[in-house]
Amino acid sequence: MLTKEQLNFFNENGYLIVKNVIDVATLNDLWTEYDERLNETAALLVEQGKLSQSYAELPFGERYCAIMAEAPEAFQHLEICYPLENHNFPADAPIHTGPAVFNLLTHPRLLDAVESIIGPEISSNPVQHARIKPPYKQVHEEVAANSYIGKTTWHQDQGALLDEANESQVLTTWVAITDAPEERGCMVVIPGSHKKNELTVHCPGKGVTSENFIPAKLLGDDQGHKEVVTMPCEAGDIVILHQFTEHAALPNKTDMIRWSFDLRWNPTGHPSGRPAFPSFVARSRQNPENELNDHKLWGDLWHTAKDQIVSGDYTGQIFNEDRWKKYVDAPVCA
Ligand SMILES: O=C(O)CCC(=O)C(=O)O
Ligand SMILES: [Fe+2]
Repeated sequence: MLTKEQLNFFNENGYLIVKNVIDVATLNDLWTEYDERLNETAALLVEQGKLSQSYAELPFGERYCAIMAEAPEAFQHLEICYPLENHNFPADAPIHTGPAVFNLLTHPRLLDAVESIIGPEISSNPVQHARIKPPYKQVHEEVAANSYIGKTTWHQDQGALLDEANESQVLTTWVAITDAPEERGCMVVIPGSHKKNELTVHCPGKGVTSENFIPAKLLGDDQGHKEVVTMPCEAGDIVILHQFTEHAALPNKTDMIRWSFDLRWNPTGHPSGRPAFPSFVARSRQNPENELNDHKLWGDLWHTAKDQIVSGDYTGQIFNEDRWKKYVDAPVCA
């Protein structure tokens, strides 16, 4: 559980770094699982004629970069969330739902930290990502503005949710799988920005795949201060973020990959803000029998969700792509 000092820090600043939350065995299982998943992905892409060779002789990081340089779509095979396509959702969109990822999602020490902030009835919110970032200078231009791969522009996580979650409490935990010092693309944050307790205007992304971003002139805490704090982490550390905290991630300037997962949580019963995708009960002190404890069932939830989107049974939106459209020509976004 978090200490009183840690909770006070989080409440005051809207972020908290907690060292050494995820144990080495859990991290090693992720490396092993992703090694295999990457080999499967390479084999598939070679078979589909999208990749010249499987690069099997290379260690994981170099293999990932070599594959991504030729076939940037490879990242989606390692992702733990489907693409946010409201229209023409790709029926063949891959997702990775292996046991090592599920063990991370249900890691008791991670859930203890979450429980300290949102209480003991915890649902895993489906807004979650694996971000394996090659050295920025090598990133294929097709995906350079994609925050799963390149750098991440300033934003608040609430902006990823539909309006149904306007009253929901949604907490972000970012987990370092590799070390992430400043030069390897750690996150940066504006302390106290969560106290504005509302969405700052985000400007529509300019490129094809680029994301909505808070313009520099609008960044700041509730007093208008723009102090930027870097959040370097070592493997196994986590960063906790309030849903309104303004944050970004720096480019990876090293020659190695930078890998993190970001996972989100809400008190069970609060709308997730992403109803197209599945939530599950990760912890319940009241009804422990509701806790999901099988990664196969978790994978089934995702596959069923996709079937419902592709078949048209799900008729709502996945992502609110229109929220900031009216700002496209606004002076603040120029
Ligand atoms: O890791 C990144 O690049 C960004 C992560 C992020 O924005 C988040 O965890 O909410
Ligand atoms: Fe974020």
